[in-house]
This record gives sequence, structure tokens and C-alpha cells, in this order.
Amino acid sequence: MKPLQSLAEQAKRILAANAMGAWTKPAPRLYPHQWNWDSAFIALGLAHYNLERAKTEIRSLLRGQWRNGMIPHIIYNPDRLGYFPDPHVWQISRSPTAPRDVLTSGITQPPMITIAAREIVRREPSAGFAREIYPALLSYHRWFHRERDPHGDGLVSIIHPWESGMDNSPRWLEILQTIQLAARPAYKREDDVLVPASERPTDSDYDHFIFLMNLARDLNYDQREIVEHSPFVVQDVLLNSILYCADDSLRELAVMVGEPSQEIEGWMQSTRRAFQKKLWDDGDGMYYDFDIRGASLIKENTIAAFMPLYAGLADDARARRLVENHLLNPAEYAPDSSTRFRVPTASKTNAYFDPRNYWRGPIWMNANWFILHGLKRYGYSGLASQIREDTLALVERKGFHEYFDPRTGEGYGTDMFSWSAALVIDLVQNAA
Ligand code: 2M8
Repeated sequence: MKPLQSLAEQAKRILAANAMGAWTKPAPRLYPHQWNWDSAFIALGLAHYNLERAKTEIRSLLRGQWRNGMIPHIIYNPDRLGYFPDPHVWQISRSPTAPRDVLTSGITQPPMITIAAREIVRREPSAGFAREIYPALLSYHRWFHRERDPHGDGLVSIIHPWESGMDNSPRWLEILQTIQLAARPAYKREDDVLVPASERPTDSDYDHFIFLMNLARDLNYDQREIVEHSPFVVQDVLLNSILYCADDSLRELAVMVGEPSQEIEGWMQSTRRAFQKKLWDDGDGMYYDFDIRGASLIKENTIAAFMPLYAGLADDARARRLVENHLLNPAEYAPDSSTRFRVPTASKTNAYFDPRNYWRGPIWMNANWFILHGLKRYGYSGLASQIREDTLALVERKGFHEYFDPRTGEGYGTDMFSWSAALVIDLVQNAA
């Protein structure tokens, strides 16, 4: 068997080991429940060899959908509590729209589910699955555009760093530091026992995470109230890029099932306009998140800036500046004598860059996957295939870790990480 095929076979074994029946946990011990965007990446991998199982992964994620349309970021496994925060902390029954029979968190994550669903549907001979899931997906997208963009600005907001998927990214620090906590919230973490504390968010990060979580809970998950009162309301470049792609996927599904698509096209048009006007900084040649409370761009140089390439939201001139001045710049993201592997999740020039800590600099499989798709879209196919090869080599050498140190290529966080496995399968199948 060719080495890449055997890597894909190992990846399949990891997904099988993490499978919990109808859904897959992100990792054996650190993440024992179902996570929203993890399951979507997992479904993308499964779709290559077990379409039925990929559909089940999507269906099981829809189990947790709230009546207002939100798909939560965690669906809990009631038989395996012991992850912090557990359902008692979220208390979702405070919301009249939360499910009564499924335990979930009270916030969401980037809607990769629709992108994964489209990949599945493209492989299906009939429109049956598309017809089955379309109403639930439409209701999720309507929730985003209605509840998280109450003024019709064209960009939705996240109300918790966990919603970005990049929990402790340098992008959130300035806002978090402005939040004065009257007292430290009481809680007991479990994550920093399973993985060395130096590779996880700090206690101070967690104090703020819990504060924001309690705030949403105390407002009974009323989205308008949260968006109006929370100190953390951010138009995130990453989530808006993914939502734009997901809207595009939803539009494709609408056409396939014979439903009208004008509403979706309207969202896409406003997002395109707002993205260019509001999130681009021409001086730096970068896309940045917008802090609604502070009414300003969050000028942190991180990998999120390249997400508009994945979404196709940058014009050619901006794409060129992003790639040539930043991605290929050895002082920022390209390899140099200090970092031999790519792509670090924060620029080496970022004051908070930390090559071993979670979303502050390590290489993540999904981030590289987004980047190489973005590069292909803008014609940088040579660079895209190089990143694909480097990414696969990293896993081949060190295993299916959660993240990797860009200086040494060493793997950190949890091992047997499901989305690393799923995206390896996708990368092996789809030669760049
Ligand atoms: C990480 O997030 C969770 C909280 O949701 C955690 O730190 O415990 C993030 O990397 C997130 O993107 C991911 O979905 C989750 C599970 O892999 O872990």
C-alpha cells in the first residue's frame, strides 16, 4: 500500500475508535461529547468512504438543534459527564427554545455543517438527503442572520470566544482584558489535567470564558439581549467567511430541492459588501475582526485574516497582498530559521505568539485545510500542493495530534484527534 493510503487507513481507524454510535467524539478523553464543527469536519472525511455514516453524523448533530434554529456547539453525552463546563453550568432549560430531551451548550460554532452536507449531497444520486436536512439547515442560517445581525449589517456577531472555534486566539485578548471581573467565577477545570496546562488556555482566559457563559445564561439565552448587553460582541472574520461559504452551499441545496434561493442570495450580497467595507484594513493589507462595543477593528495578525481566501471574498488585488506580503513573509507565516513548518495560527510578529499554546501559534489541520483551499481558489496551486504535502508529512511523522509546533513539528494537545484524521482522509483523496 502507498504510504499516503496507509495514512488514510490509520485515520479511518481513529475515526472508528472515536465513534460513539451515531456520532464521533473529537478525541478519546479530552473531548467526550459531540462538537458542532468537529462533526462537520468528521463528516467531510467519512463522506469519502462511508456516505451513510457521514449522513448519520450530520443527522445526529441536528438532534441538538434549538427551536429558534441554533445548532449548539456541544451536544452532551449524558453517560459521560466529567468535561467542564457540563450541562448543569449551561442550564439551557432557561430558554423557551432549547430542546427538552437533549443536553446541549447554549452557544454555537462556525456552520461547517452546511458545507459538509453539500459535499455529501454532491455524492448522492438522489436529492433525498438534501430534502431531509434542508429545512433544518435553512432555519440555522436564518437564526444566524436574524439573531446575530439584528441591524442587518451583513455580518453576524459571535458572543463568546468558543463560538469562533479558536478559543484563546490573540484576537480576543484585548476585549477580555477590558472585562473587570468583580470576583473569580467558581469552577473546576478538567482539561488542564488531561493535557499539560502550558498547552491550554490560562485560568484567566477561563475566568472570562465562564463570565461570558454565565452572562448568556443569566439572560436566558435571549440573543437580542446578549448582543445588546454583552461586552464581547465581535464580527469574526473566520465565522463570517465560513457562514458565507455555508450560505453558498445552502443555495446549492435550495436549487437542488426546488426551494427559492433569493433570501440566501440577499444574505450573501450584504455579507460581500460589508466584508469589504468593514473588515479590510488597507494600510496593513489585512482582514481583521470588528469589535462592536469598541467600534473598532481588532488589529491582531492571525491566520483568520486568510479566511476570506477560502470563502472567495477577497478581490484579486487583496488576495495578492494577503498571500505575498503576509503568508509568504518569513517574518510572519512562512518558514524561516525559527519555524520550519507551516502554517502557524498566529503571525510570528504577534506579541502573543506562542508556538506551543493552542490557538496562539501552533499549526492546526483545519487551518491548513482552509488555507490550501483558499490558495487553490486564487490560482496559487503550487503553494497549495506544497502546504498539502507538508501537512500530510507532519501527521505522518508525528501522528494525529490536535496541533503541532511550527518550530519542531512536534505534536501537542490530545492525540487521536478526530478532525486531524478526517481532514487527512480528505487531503489524501483530493490531490491539490
Ligand atoms: C476546543 O474548544 C473546547 C470548547 O468548546 C475546549 O477548549 O474545551 C476548540 O479547539 C474548538 O474549536 C473545538 O471544536 C473543540 C473540540 O475539538 O475544542
